Order: sequence, then structure tokens, then C-alpha cells
Amino acid sequence: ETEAAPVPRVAVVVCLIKGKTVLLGRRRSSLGDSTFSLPGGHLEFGESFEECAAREVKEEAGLEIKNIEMMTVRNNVFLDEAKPCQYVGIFVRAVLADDDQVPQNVEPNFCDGWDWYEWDALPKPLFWPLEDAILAGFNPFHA
Ligand code: 8DG
Ligand code: MG
Ligand code: MG
Repeated sequence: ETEAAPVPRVAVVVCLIKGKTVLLGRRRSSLGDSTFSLPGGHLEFGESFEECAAREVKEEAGLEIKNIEMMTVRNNVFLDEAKPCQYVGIFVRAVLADDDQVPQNVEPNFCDGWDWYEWDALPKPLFWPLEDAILAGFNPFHA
């Protein structure tokens, strides 16, 4: 059996803001297992970044979002994995379409559950691409 050579893929990562908090979930995945990450996932053929952001947040947390805005782009290379991979991470921010919505753990095989965390008191450990972005100055509460 042969495996195709790895290629870079595009992922949309969503910083969903509610007041002073953002939505994070603890990953259940070979990549970054048990670290806290933002909702998001692979861009599908034909999708806009905004469509992908809205779809992934709906699929993973059951939430409707609005005011989706581009924030930054990150190039994350995972060479030390059993299956090396690379993601061009499109970071967007958004808010809840309706503030009364409560996150649901729609994909319990991939996430321990979602919760809101104050930006100044994020849980640890963070998924390293998110940690990296923050160290590089990513802040969804600025501009
Ligand atoms: P899908 O099948 O639903 O399309 O994908 P997924 O299972 O939801 O993929 P994911 O791992 O949640 O996201 C895809 C990749 O995006 C992930 O493997 C690496 C990259 N990524 C970053 N930073 C972050 C982040 O903070 N959160 C998430 N979820 N993914 C991130 O580079
Ligand atoms: Mg997903
Ligand atoms: Mg995901």
C-alpha cells in the first residue's frame, strides 16, 4: 500500500468572542491531543473562509455565528507527527448570532467539551499553533 505524499492544507480557525471570553475545547485527536484549541477545521472545495468558519462552529459546537472577520494567517508545519502535516491556518473572529446560545459538544469523539475562557486567563496547555499565534501577537480583542 502506498500513501500519497503530504501536501499543505487550509484550515479555518475561529476565535468566537463572547464579552471578554473566547470559546475553547480540549482536543481529542492525534494532533494536539488534550490541548485546548479554537473551533475550526478544513476548508472544503468551493467554500469561502466565512462559510467554512460558520460550518465548523455549527458542526463542532452547535452554534450560529455572525460578524465573521479575517484576523491573521499562520503557517503551521507539524513535522514531528507520525503523519507529518502542514496547515495554512486562516484565523477569523466572530460573535454569536444570538447571545443566548449555549455550546454543545456535538463531536464528543474529537473534543471533551466547549467552554468560555477569559482571554487573560486561558487554560493550559494550549494547542501549540494557537500558542504560537498568541506569542506572535494574535489578539482577537484588538482591531
Ligand atoms: P474537519 O474534518 O472538521 O474538516 O477537520 P477537524 O477535524 O475539525 O480539524 P481540526 O484538527 O480541528 O483543524 C484542522 C487543522 O487546523 C488542525 O489540525 C491544525 C489547524 N489549526 C491550527 N490552529 C488551530 C486551532 O487553534 N484550532 C483548530 N481547531 N485547528 C487549528 O493551526
Ligand atoms: Mg471540524
Ligand atoms: Mg476542528
